[in-house]
Amino acid sequence: MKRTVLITGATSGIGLATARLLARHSFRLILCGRRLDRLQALQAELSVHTACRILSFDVREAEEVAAAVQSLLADWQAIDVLINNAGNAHGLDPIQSGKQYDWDAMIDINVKGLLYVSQTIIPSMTERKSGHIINIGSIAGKEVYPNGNVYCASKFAVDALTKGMRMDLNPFGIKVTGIHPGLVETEFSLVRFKGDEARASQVYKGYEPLKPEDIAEVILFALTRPAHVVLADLVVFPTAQASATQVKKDI
Ligand code: NDP
Ligand code: 8X3
Repeated sequence: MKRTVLITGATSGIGLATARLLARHSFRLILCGRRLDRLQALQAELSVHTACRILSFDVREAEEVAAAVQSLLADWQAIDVLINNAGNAHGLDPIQSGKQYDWDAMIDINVKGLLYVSQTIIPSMTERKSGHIINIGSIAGKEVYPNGNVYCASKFAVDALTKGMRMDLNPFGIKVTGIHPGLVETEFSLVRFKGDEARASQVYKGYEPLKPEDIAEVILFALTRPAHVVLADLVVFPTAQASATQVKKDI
């Protein structure tokens, strides 16, 4: 029996690469994001490999999240795996000149959004006494870096929530995995720098960053461990990276 996996942020980057990989490995997929056109195209692409459903919602809107998950037909309601991946950085400003709308976006999406999605799915996992939750944190949730302030705070919160989930869900046999990537080339920097492509591409120059497919492979590995094994907490860097602030660049 194929496991059912719900992936948030499946329209781009790590979520998209994960959807593509899992589609080829005996999982059926519920793909989530706001951009419906991308979800529809992905569903068409992956349906040759596995059954897919799409849900378009904004993780910031608790009622929208709940309504979307409730709209699934009964045979899609028993979600075995939740991948809390949706998230972004908004801005890279020192705290004294940070924008409130950027702070709100990061706290609302990365922290509250993760909670809203989790609360719609965890009850069916506790009822069935099984499940696996994978939260995508960041090295920014392990180390603070200059101008990272609120993004780092949001990812420290994801790390704390991951640990808290692991404790609270332990009596139910639910696995909880935290994956904390370093620099991965996705649309992340384009979003952080508000569409400034030149500035975004600069982040990945002079070294080989991770590809979203690298993180997808780690996720697949975590999902295919035996029942008695959980990968609890993983930091994944490109080889050129040694910490949040140290990257060996050739330029
Ligand atoms: P992308 O920008 O490529 O993808 C972000 C995804 O999140 C998109 O699918 C987007 O979908 C979704 N998303 C953003 N805001 C919302 C929202 N309000 N409601 C629903 N979905 C939303 O970035 P990445 O793939 O890099 O990011 C994925 C995760 O990985 C994030 O949590 C990020 O913090 C984390 N991460 C990224 C790193 C990197 O270097 N790239 C390193 C460490 C962690 P849509 O816009 O369609 O809604
Ligand atoms: C994304 C990686 O270093 O830009 O979480 O914060 S970083």
